[in-house]
Amino acid sequence: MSNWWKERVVYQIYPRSFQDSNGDGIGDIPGIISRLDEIKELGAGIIWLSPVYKSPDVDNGYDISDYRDINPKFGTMADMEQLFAEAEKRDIKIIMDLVINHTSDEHDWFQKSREKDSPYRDYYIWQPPNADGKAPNNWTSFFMESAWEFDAKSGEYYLHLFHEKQPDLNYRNPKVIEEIKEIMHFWMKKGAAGFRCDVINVIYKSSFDDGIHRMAVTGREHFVSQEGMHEILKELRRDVLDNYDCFTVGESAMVSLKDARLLCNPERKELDMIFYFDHLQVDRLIEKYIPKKFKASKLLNILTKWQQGLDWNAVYLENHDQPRIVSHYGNDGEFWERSAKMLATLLLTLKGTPFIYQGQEIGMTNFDYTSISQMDDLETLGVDRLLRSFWVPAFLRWKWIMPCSRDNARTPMQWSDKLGAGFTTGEPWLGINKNHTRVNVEEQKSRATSIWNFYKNMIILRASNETLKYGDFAPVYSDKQVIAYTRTIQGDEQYAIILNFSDNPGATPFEGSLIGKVVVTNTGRDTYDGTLKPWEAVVLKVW
Ligand code: TEU
Ligand code: CA
Repeated sequence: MSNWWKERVVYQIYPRSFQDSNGDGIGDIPGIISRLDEIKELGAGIIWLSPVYKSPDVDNGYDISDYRDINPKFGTMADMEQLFAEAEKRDIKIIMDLVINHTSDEHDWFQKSREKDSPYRDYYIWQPPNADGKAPNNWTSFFMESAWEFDAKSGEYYLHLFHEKQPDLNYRNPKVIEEIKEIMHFWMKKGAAGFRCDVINVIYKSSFDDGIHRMAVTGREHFVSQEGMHEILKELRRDVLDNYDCFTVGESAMVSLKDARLLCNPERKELDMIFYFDHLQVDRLIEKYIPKKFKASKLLNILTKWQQGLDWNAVYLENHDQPRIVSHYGNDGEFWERSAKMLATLLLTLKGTPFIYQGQEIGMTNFDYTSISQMDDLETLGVDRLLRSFWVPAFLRWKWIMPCSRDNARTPMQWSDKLGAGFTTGEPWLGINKNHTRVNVEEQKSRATSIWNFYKNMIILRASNETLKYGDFAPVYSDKQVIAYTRTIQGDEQYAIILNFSDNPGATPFEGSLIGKVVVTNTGRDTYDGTLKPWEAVVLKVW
């Protein structure tokens, strides 16, 4: 089967913030259909659709109450079928978000599971209280609370690695695995081209012993990347995925390179690629909420580790859980446009399948909210609660949380400068950034030098360039603000990519692989002499 998923660029849609079609302030499936032509025009060939399934929306759809039904906020199954059909007409494939570590507590399975003698009891992870009547162990969730919730109905606790309304499924129960296979077949038959597998490396819990005490996610050594997970992924691959022309990308929390190599080794037949977080945490302490100074050389070290460590990467700088990259590693003020293009150059010249998150292609920035009361994200609210418990003062909590909150990426898509940003004619479910009057698709499509057109041109360049797609990656130079790397097909072609992550001018040695003909810049220069303007990106053809 072909490797179309290595050739194409993926565009991630977060449905509730993409395009509203009926004025209720919530993006929906008919809205997505109405924008397929723009996705095509940008040059993306695959859509990753964040969850559209039936859900009480406690975690914005990552809490599913029926895997075979559509959230009425987003439309109907008929709308979904039309989306598959309209996408196919345009040769766009769609991958679905497979959220199977947990369901919603409102899922029928969980409701039945609350009866002690129900055949569904073992679909979830139930444990009696410990000797003191407390939670069975000291594990804490990704949302910073105990990972156990007491259910009075059956007098036992159930496990939830995320919100208490997201109970974890029990992957020691073969019936659960059979159910998941059926769900996967269901969506493949509807027309899906694969899956993005939510937190896939924590599905198997190998013991329920206490974990080493940590600030967050205590217990992780018992459920991150356990052997049982590999076995399950092989089974899903063999019994479902191998029957279709499709691919999977697994989101992997706290994954090591060693485990990632096991997950993505084509011979082991588990996943095709994974999302890791390392490269977005160069300037973060303790997972991500405490800031530290950015160093470009550290970024290059991390990129090198993963680019050389895996045969094929999922390359991304943004998603619905991350701040906007131009606000994070770029400069969203004076050098907004230039730095957004520099980051586009990075994304589209690494080895792997590039993922663009909605709005990234126009350099959307972090939100401009002024208080925590404007926020929606569960993780943000959890971190705020945790910091409060350590008596961190309000101004400091805001200072830390603001740049990292997941809501930064969730503000509505900025299509135009109009009221509602062309996203909605009603009251948007989450505040629209006021800069939509300046930062929007309509303006950028009409201007040849815009970020949108830069993305478009980079996608065209990558599509026709074997070296940029498949060439080996090697680091060449880095300092605190500049990185340079090459992409090479031996005996054929070499490109050098030189990027400046600073408001200050930069420089590289002017020798070896750092001399060549300029093929891309974000400043309009036509030769390279070893000096860089602030936030400059240069791609050289070396030979
Ligand atoms: O995210 C999983 C996950 O690990 C995140 O909590 C991640 O560590 C964090 O957001 C980084 O800041 C996935 C989904 O992408 C997320 O939206 C869901 O809330 C979560 O799973 C639960 O399904
Ligand atoms: Ca709507």
